[in-house]
Formats: sequence, structure tokens, C-alpha cells
Amino acid sequence: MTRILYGLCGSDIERHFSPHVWKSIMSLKHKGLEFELKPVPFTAVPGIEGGCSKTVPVLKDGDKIISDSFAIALYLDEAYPDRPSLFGGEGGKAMARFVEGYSQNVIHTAITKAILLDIYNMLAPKDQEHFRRTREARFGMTLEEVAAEHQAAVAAFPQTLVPIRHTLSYQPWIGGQHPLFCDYILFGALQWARICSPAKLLPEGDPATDWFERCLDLYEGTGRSVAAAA
Ligand SMILES: N[C@@H](CCC(=O)N[C@@H](CS)C(=O)NCC(=O)O)C(=O)O
Repeated sequence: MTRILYGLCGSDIERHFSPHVWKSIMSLKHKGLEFELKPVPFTAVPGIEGGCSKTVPVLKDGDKIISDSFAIALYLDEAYPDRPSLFGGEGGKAMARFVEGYSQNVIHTAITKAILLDIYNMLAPKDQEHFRRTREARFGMTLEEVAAEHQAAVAAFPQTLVPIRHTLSYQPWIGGQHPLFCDYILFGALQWARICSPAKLLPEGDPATDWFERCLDLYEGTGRSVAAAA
């Protein structure tokens, strides 16, 4: 196999959990391209392909190496134009940047507050040390201090879904009549929460929850290949 996607794992190497890697898994599936998914723990990320990136996902496609989930999606559309488009045109690319901004700045921030300690608990001891050091520096507080706000963060989460509900009141997918990369951006974030934490972030009967379930069903249930955290 010449196509390798490097993804993030904890102590269980089968449980890929990175939101950004899930965007690339779904992008490759959308394009109908085969690939091997290689699990990498946090502390091994800087060694991928001779140190090409500080973060995953990294895609090796023949002699091409691409990092960053958005750059990977752009690359795939350019390299495989005969396969279904991930953006549906230039406007779709521009719009996907907005969805990326909303996902990373609103959804990720809210999810992080709710599941930070759950992520830590999934990691092998060496990676736990890395995670604690880097995340405590980023948040300016201990993981336990962030986790103390867990209940409030879970209760506040559904409010962040308002823009998704709004969009879905007009169309079945964020991308319109079919899923596009913008769907996978938001799916990746919610899939990260589903795999890392048993916290119930998505309200039952919510259009955003129904859409997420439909995302999980895509491509023979690719998203369900990793079970939800119990
Ligand atoms: N903008 C990047 C973000 C990638 C990213 O932050 N990846 C995280 C995993 S979810 C990572 O590799 N972190 C390495 C670390 O924290 O040491 C993308 O979309 O690919």
C-alpha cells in the first residue's frame, strides 16, 4: 500500500481519536481511496516520516507527504479530480474555512473543557506526561482544575450547536444535499468526544445529533469502527 495516513492513538492503538485525523479518514473515504491507517502516540508524532510535522494527520501518498487536515483535503481534490469533490467548488473551499474556524474556536474549546481528563486517561504514561505538560501550559491551569468545570461544560455544550441546527433546518448535510469536507470538520470534533469520553454532549432528538448519527453511518459505518467510550 503506497498511501499511509498517520493518526493519533493512546494506550489502545486501535482507538484513533484525533478530531483532525478523523477529518482525513472521512476525506479519503469520500474520495474512495484506499489507505493504511498507522497509529502514532503523541510522543512519536515528531518522528513521523523523518520529522515532517509536529502534528497529525500526516498523509503519505506515494512520494508526496502532506500534513494538516485542510491541506490534505485540498491536496486530495487536486490530485484526484475525477473522484467526488470534497468542496464542491471555490466557494465551498472558502466556506469550509469558516466551518473550520467555528469548529476549532467554539466546538473544540467547549469539548476540551468537558473531556480533557478523559483524554489524559486514555494515554500511555509517557504520553500522559507530554499531554499534561503541554496542555497545562496552554490552559494556564492544571488538568484537574479544567476537569472541575466538567459538569458545567457538559450542560453548556448543546448551545454551541445552534449554527449546525440552523444549517440543518434547510438541508440534510452541512455541505448541502451531500456531505462535504465541512461535514467532516464538524464530525471530527464530535467523533473525538464520542471516542474519548462517556459524557453525553449531544441531546437526544436534536437535529445535530441525528446528523452526527448519519455521519457515523457513512462509508459502511467507518465512524463506528471505533466504539464510543463507555
Ligand atoms: N490544524 C491542524 C491541527 C492538527 C493538530 O493539532 N493535531 C494534534 C492532534 S489532534 C497533534 O498532532 N498534536 C500533537 C501534540 O499535541 O503534541 C490540522 O487540522 O491538521
